Amino acid sequence: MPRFRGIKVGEIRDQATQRQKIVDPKRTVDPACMEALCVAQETGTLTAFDRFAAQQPQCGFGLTGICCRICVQGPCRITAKSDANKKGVCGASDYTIVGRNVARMIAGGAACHSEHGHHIAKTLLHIAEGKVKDYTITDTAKLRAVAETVGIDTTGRSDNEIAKSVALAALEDYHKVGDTPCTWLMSTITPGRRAKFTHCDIAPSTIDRAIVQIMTQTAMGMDADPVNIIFGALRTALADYTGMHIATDLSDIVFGTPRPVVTEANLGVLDPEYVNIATHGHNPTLSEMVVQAARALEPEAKRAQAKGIKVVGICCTGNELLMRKGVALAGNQATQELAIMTGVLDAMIVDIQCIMPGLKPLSECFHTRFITTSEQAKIPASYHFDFREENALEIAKDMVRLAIEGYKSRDQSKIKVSKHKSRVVAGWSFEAMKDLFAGLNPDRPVKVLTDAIVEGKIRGVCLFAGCNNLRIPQDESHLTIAKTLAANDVFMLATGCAAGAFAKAGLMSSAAVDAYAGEGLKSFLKDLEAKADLGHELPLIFHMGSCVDNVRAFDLCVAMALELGVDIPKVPFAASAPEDMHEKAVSIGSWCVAMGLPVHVGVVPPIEGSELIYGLVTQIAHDVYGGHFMFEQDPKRAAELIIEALDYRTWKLGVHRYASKKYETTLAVNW
Ligand code: SF4
Ligand code: MSK
Repeated sequence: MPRFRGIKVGEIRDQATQRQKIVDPKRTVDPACMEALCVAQETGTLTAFDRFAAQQPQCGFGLTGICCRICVQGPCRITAKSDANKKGVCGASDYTIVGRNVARMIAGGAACHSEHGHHIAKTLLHIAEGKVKDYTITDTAKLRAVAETVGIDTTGRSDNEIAKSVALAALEDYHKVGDTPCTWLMSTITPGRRAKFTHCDIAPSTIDRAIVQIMTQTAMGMDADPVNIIFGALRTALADYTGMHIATDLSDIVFGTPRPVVTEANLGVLDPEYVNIATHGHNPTLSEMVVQAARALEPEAKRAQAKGIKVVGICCTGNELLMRKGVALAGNQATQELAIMTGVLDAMIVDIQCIMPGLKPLSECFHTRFITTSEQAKIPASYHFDFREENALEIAKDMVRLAIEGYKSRDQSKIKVSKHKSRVVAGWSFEAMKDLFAGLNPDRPVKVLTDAIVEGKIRGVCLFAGCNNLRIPQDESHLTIAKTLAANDVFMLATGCAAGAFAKAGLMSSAAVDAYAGEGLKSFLKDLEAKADLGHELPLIFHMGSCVDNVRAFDLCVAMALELGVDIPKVPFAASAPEDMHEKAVSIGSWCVAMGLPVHVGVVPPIEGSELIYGLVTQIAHDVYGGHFMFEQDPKRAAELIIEALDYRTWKLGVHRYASKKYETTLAVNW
């Protein structure tokens, strides 16, 4: 068995592979989206799919990351035409330029997730201080569990007192005096990772500092050392992890920790007889209020001759509502415009992130009220409601009334309702997963999973995360890789728009278990199902939530490591972002690598312009942190790489366990 298999240094993917796919007329494998795209074509309506085609061919310098615009002497583009062209005006080499660009992408991703977490932390603080009337602490057990994890005393203290301490501790991870590492990072990882991050000096002291530090480090005339830049960027990626964990923990405290729910997904969830409202974005602070407001205003909708009000979700705020409330999911990232094209979407209410500016002009071709709500995400000519927690429910009601008004002005000639929707079993927080495993082993629930791997029943765990990317057909890579892994007995988790792809395609149902799971995975799931008292079946892929909820999956990975008595790099656990698009996906992938995971990425971020950077993230990162990137656009080959990575870990774990037993030594710590 080689040390580890994967793409070797210098074996960089040819951009031609990406370009070929661009002209592929099959731009989605989702039948509901294909129908909507056909309507767009017939009516001459432009969508992101058309705009992507119009952008071709895209700039090769940008695609490979060797265009520098960091100072106004640029853009400097690196070519091999002459010695002078091999460096930027200041003398920056390809590895410096590529490294700086990707580091700044990671900073962008970390900022987005962390700002989201900061918002929730402020909400929790305001709840604890009695400053907001429409929010409350829903999950006191989670509040106390989080407090204990981060070292806050709970004895004899009221929920509000603990909540205030938790919120302030979270906010200290954003800005504080002193250099102690972020609490949420250091209290949620393995001892091995704590030691590694301390030794390599990449544990951020605060999230804000980490972002400021990397922006400074990558400015003109600063760091030119590719290793220093990339490992500095990992500190920012760990700040991203910190902000995500805060967002998930505190959202659970305020809105409840998800438990298994049954719902539906895809454009067919829009019901022409109801007032349909799509919530889109990421922050549950808004969407939870929209759900409440919609319930309160049912009578007004009925007076408008509708049967009621149907709230559906898009992207990650959709995942948040789906996980906690069982709200149906209309679609993932590339579906957002297509939902409007059904002609029955009466309002789209958006908060932050992944919201295409193209939604507003498209909504003007229909009756859809397009409503922005964040001071950080305004789109010209939209309805804008300045959403504030102090009077959240009242504002949400005003938005719902606008949707009812929209319902009354529907153009019947433009209605093209989809019949496509799938059953979804979701709601798998880490707590819900532990409860599920506890059916077979109440004392050590995670041992059920690790035993199944050690005994060879399943080959490991794969977390699917990430977006849609129009560079490849929507959802195709997600579905192909997942079906291949299922047949090869890999236990699968999903978040974000990857989860959306699986939900729409019916892979979060028991029918998918029967259709796609290999014998080992099938019997593992059936054993769990027999002991679970859920009242419904188990899915093939377990939905763990939105983008920030990738930390739920990582909590499971940490629990597996602790159960096995090893550090993360030995756990048969992989991550895959088959259709990554956002800077946030680059950031998540990077902290997963620092945490010690093999990470497959389907659309190569702009790093191919430097062999050195490419080798650093695919090989050297593994030597130092135990995790590495695997770039592969072909989904079949990608599935092989993920299985190889899992098998390698299981094999090495077995060898080390055997040796430790035979020679009566402690388990080897190396990977
Ligand atoms: Fe060009 Fe250097 Fe300025 Fe970048 S920092 S734009 S490489 S001169
Ligand atoms: S919404 S970051 S497209 S997962 Fe979280 Fe989807 Fe990616 Fe946005």
